[in-house]
Amino acid sequence: MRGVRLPTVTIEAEPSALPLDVARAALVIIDMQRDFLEPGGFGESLGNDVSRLAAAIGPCRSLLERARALGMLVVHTREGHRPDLADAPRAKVERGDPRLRIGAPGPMGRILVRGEPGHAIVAALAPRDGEPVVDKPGKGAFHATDLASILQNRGIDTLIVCGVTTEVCVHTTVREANDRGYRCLVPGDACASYFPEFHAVGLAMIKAQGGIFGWVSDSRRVLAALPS
Ligand code: TIU
Repeated sequence: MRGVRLPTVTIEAEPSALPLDVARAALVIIDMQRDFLEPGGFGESLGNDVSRLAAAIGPCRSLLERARALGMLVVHTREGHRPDLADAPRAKVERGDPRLRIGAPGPMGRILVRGEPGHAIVAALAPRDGEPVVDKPGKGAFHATDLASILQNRGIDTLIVCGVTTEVCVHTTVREANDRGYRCLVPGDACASYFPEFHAVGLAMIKAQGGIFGWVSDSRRVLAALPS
C-alpha cells in the first residue's frame, strides 16, 4: 500500500461511527512490556496476576500488522526509568515492599528500569526500525516525552490506542490526547487490565456522555474498516 493514496474510512464504534483519514491516523501501542505481561516484573510486584494481560497480544499484533502494511505511523511506548532513577518521583518509587520496588533486582533485571530485560516489549510486538519508541516515566504517553512532536510532525489527528493497562496507562494517554485535540479510538480487545471490572468500566468511561474521551471499538471492526 505504500505510495498509494490512503482513503478515509468509517470505523464502527461506540458511541458513534468514526470517520478516519488513514494517512492522518497513528497506531499507539501502550507499554506491551515484559514488566507488565510476564511474571517477575513490575506488574507482578504490585500483586497482580499478569496472565490476564496476554489476551491483548493477538489483537495488538493484528492491528500492528495491518498498520505496517498500510504505512501508518506506529508508535510504541514503554514505561520505565533511567538506571539512576533520577526521573522517578520518590512518591512513585516509595510504595509497596522495598524488595519489589522500582529499581529493585528481579528475575527480569531491575524492575521498571530502561535497558533491563523486563523493560523490553514482548517479542510478538517488537518494534521495527523506523517505528518510534517513546520512553515514558509516567502513566500518560505525553507527559515528559516527545510524543506530541512526533504526532505533530506527521500531521496526525486520530489515534488508535491499544495496550496495557486499560484503566491506567491507556486511559491516562487517551485523556491526555483528548485534551490535546486528538480523536482517540480504543479497540477494547486490544487492551487488558489486571482487573476485568476496571477494564470494562474503563472502556465504558471513554465512550460515555457522547464519547467524553473518545470512541470504543474492537480489533475486528477496525480491521474490517481499514484497507486490507
Ligand atoms: N499497574 C497498572 O495497571 N499499570 C501500570 O502501572 N502501568 C501501565 O498501565 N502501563
